[in-house]
Amino acid sequence: MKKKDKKKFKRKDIRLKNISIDNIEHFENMNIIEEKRAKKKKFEKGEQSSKANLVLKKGRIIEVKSNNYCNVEIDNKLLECSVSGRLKMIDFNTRTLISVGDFVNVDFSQEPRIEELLPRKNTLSRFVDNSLQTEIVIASNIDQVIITAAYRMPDLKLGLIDRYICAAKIAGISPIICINKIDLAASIEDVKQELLFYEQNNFKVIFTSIIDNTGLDELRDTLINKDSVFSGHSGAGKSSLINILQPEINLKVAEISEYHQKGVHTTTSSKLIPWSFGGYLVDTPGIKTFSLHSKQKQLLPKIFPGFAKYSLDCKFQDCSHTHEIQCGVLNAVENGYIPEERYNSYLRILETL
Ligand SMILES: Nc1nc2c(ncn2[C@@H]2O[C@H](COP(=O)(O)OP(=O)(O)O)[C@@H](O)[C@H]2O)c(=O)[nH]1
Ligand SMILES: [Mg+2]
Ligand SMILES: [Zn+2]
Repeated sequence: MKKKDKKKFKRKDIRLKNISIDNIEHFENMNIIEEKRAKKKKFEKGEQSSKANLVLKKGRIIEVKSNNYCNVEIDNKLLECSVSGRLKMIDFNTRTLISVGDFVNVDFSQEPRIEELLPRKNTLSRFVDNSLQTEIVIASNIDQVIITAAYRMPDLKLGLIDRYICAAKIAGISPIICINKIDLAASIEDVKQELLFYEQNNFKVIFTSIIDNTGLDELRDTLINKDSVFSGHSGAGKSSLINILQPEINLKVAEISEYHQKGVHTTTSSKLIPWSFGGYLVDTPGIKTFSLHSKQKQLLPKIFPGFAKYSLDCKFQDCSHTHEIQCGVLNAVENGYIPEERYNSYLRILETL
């Protein structure tokens, strides 16, 4: 290269560096993302050449012991497997890449190692700093969430149930409602009346008590051969119900004084615990609730319990059922088909997102 040319190149370089970047943070993030993309590509290339030697078997992650080790169920046996480094890079937006409930391919050509994550049917996630970018997957491939609420102690709040139902629907997990401590009700018929709206809208509602054993058979029948997570406020009786269905699980039951102490838990990692009657209990210590994210706000008008059939009459497809003309939901509220209390609960959830 001639001396003259060299100078030219240098000047260009300087000019580039002087371009102002409005959002330097964004730019830096892009760099990191590009870097990771390049790394991932490199790994994929490497994988192609070595893949021929892999001896793969499908399994399911039952417990995540650390970032590097998992207990995997393969052919009805539990096996500790390491996690391929390549897998830790695939989705860099997600902090926890593999989770309990994941179906994976394990390589047996050497020490058993998880090589492939199979597509998920759904995930139970938590968002750090309310940002979709930092999603923490708590569990995957779950059939149903048992939304557990006490009838009394603490008092039943249907608004909370609405919230859980919405979160479950957005996650693609079937919600089941379980009203526990029904022994504290003067009349079970009155409680059933309070929950009628949900039953009318095809939600399964189970009324239970560990004091007089109400509804325990029905609860067990609902759990058979399904993978279920219990969700609900502290003190609702989740651990008590699980323990009475399967005493060997022996979860810690809170003292009454511990009701408002959030985050009381005894184990440190999530796991799938097999029920003696088939299916798994998804045990997620420390996370008793799963949350709605503000970016999911636009889904709410479509999935709020009992709204779907009336929103067919809304003039606008993206109707928020708040101020629009010709709104099927507002009409249904006016005519008493949707209880005002439920509609107000909808507005409260909208507001908080
Ligand atoms: N009266 C009554 N108390 C219950 C029932 N189920 C649980 N409890 C009590 O409620 C409290 C909280 O129960 P726990 O299982 O720890 O709730 P969790 O936080 O949802 O796991 C404990 O003192 C239980 O004994 C029930 O069906 N009836
Ligand atoms: Mg508990
Ligand atoms: Zn509407």
